[in-house]
Amino acid sequence: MKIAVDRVREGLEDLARFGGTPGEGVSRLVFSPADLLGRAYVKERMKGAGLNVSEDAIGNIFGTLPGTEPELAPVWTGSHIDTVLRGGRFDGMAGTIGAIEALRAIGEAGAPHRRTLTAVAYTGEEPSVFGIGCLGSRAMAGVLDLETAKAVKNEAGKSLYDTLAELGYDVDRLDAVRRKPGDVYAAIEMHIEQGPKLERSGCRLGVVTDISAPAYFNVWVEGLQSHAGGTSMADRRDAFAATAEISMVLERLVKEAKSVYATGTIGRVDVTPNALNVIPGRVHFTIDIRNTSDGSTGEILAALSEEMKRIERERGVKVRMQTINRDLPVHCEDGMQDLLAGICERRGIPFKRLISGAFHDSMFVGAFAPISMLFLPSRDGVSHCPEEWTSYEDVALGAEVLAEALLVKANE
Ligand code: HGY
Ligand code: MN
Ligand code: MN
Ligand code: MN
Repeated sequence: MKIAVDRVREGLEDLARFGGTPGEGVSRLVFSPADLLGRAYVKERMKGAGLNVSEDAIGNIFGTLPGTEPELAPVWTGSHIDTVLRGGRFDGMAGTIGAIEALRAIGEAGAPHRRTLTAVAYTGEEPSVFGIGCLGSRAMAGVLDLETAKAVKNEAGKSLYDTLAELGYDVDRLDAVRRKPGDVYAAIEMHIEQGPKLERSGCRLGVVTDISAPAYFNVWVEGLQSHAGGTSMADRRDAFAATAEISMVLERLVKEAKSVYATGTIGRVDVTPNALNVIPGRVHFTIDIRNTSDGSTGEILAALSEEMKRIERERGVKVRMQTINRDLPVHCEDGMQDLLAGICERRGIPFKRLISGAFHDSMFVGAFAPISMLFLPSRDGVSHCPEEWTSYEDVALGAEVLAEALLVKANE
């Protein structure tokens, strides 16, 4: 199954226009004006590829290529098109455009397939706007319900529910988005690695074995705002110094974690009053833990809690931690891992099996379908930045392997 690099390039370059600024990457936050334009583009591209287009109550977009036995459960592929702020042009887009091009190629070749093939653009994979990610796939898995949609709010205080309603989505039918085991026969997501392993090992593709799960937390540290000169070191209750100590404790606990892969990140810190000559009285920060073992995350959190209590005592501060979400890691179905690996071997494509440190919509799709993921190399291993890059040739090659694997699954 040949896929023209120019088609992949066209789709990715077209999509990057929506929210893209030269040198500043792409900022296409979910349901922003740029995202709405990107969504409209994806629907048009799906139609141009010969797919039947539909959308559900939370904005997941489906492009279907009907099979000869449409009563059978379909095979899905796809990813997301929303980005982080100043993000790249491939995170999510490679798998969405790749899915459309794979189905286009299958349709144009008239390759027979029993099961319907569906390209999905999942809504809001990035947590950038509402604090939790994978909004569309989370709703499909039944983990995001109406109550949650009303509770999660953007920076302006508008809920996901109101955002959807104002855009004309029938959000009260959110439960119709839900999928149950058996509704989808299999799902394969193509995505950039967002790390250095494939490039470092000279591989052009990666077969994902497991998807690390994110656990997100808000933490507030209350100390005593006071004069930076008049308050001796012995008298101060410095909320930022306490935060810095917690940060080092977190880093140590994650490095020592008994897990195949774990990361810990404090990505956002709000210091009050954030002034040169004032001891910070209050700090809010976020914790992002990724782990292939939920048990290990539990151990990290238990140890962190004990250390926070020690820091409270020693520094005279109060620490409060709130769970935003704690998702579960997902194993990629062994049969599909082997299917993807077998296609790479047969075509002489250098590949390796690897863990995904990033989470993906497949993590939630795994709640109702066997999943697998195909990774593409990230240049210099960077992502979530304007420098994010994957060659169009690699995207097209990945889409060819994807098309072959989809056809095998669609004829099972
Ligand atoms: O943060 C992640 O893992 C994903 O890119 N949203
Ligand atoms: Mn991302
Ligand atoms: Mn992504
Ligand atoms: Mn296995």
